[in-house]
Amino acid sequence: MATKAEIDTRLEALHVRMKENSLAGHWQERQRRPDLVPWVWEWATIRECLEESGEVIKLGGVNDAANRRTVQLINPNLTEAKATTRTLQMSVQLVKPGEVAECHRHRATALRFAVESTGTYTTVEGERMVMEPGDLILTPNWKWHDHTNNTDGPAVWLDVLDGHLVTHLDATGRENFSEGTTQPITKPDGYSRKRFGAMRPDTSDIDDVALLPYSYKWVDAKATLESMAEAGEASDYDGVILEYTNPVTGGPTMPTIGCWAQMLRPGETTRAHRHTGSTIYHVVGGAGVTTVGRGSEATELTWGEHDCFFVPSWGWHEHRNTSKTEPAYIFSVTDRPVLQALHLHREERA
Ligand code: 1HN
Repeated sequence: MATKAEIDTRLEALHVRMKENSLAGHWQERQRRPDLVPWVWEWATIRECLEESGEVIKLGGVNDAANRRTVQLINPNLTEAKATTRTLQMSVQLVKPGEVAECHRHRATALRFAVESTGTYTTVEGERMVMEPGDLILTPNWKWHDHTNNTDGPAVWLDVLDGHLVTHLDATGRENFSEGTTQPITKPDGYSRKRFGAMRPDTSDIDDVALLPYSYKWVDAKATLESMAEAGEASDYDGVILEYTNPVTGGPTMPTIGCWAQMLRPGETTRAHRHTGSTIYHVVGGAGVTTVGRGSEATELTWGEHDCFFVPSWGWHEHRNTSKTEPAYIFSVTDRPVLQALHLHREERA
């Protein structure tokens, strides 16, 4: 029998030999990834940083100017990757009066959710999509997009991209539009909403209907939530909640990013649940508290209008509308469609 000392010596030599040959033993320790932390980004701070960036960061295609002016929300445990979650990035973009964010496309899928805008538009695949506060505009992967502010006020919106997921999958790619700063407008305003709405022609000419440029108006989302609330249609776990869907497939907005709008009725507290999938929330209006985790591990996220907050995958969470008189409206994005596609979606209810 070998002694402990002999075994240790051989083991050490084995580890050296394996390391030299890019091998490792199952029994050897590996670095653990940090858990993501629940977080709130206060709008006032984001907005002030964005305003300041508007003074010092020039937008335009020349040399040291940036091609986008965005302030990115970072999870404190993902500072190196500059990421909000391991799959999704939420950023806040400013385009000042007279500015244009030049045309490009990438294999990351993106969406815009307007916060301040009075007629600024994003052009997606030849269609101008006007942004009014709360409107959602999809830029599925590899669709050309550019942003134009011809108004006399600043335009501010949320950008959500699945870039970190695409990077993990080694599927990145991007291209600048070579025929000008912006792409030509080839479709009438409102084209997608009309063509793919409730009455629609055959769509067999479209290459992949899961990747449709599309826009959703906040007035419609809000009116639907209000009608559902009046009819008493609500979930114990999410309040009154709607999923934005692809108008043709009926599936999620885009294959990698799901979008939801919810209303917490005055004084409402939801029941706790947890599910796989990371969620980033943006408060359209109202104020409340979201409790993440349970018992001594619980974190209270206190939020108000336009704040953004994050609930990690598999984190217990419940929401409370702290107003007794006003509803709270929340927009959220999630990587749930990816988990569902991979049969990894799970939910547990308290
Ligand atoms: C991007 O291309 C846009 O097209 C916005 O407006 C935000 C954040 C990270 C990477 C690319 C845009 C972005 C982005």
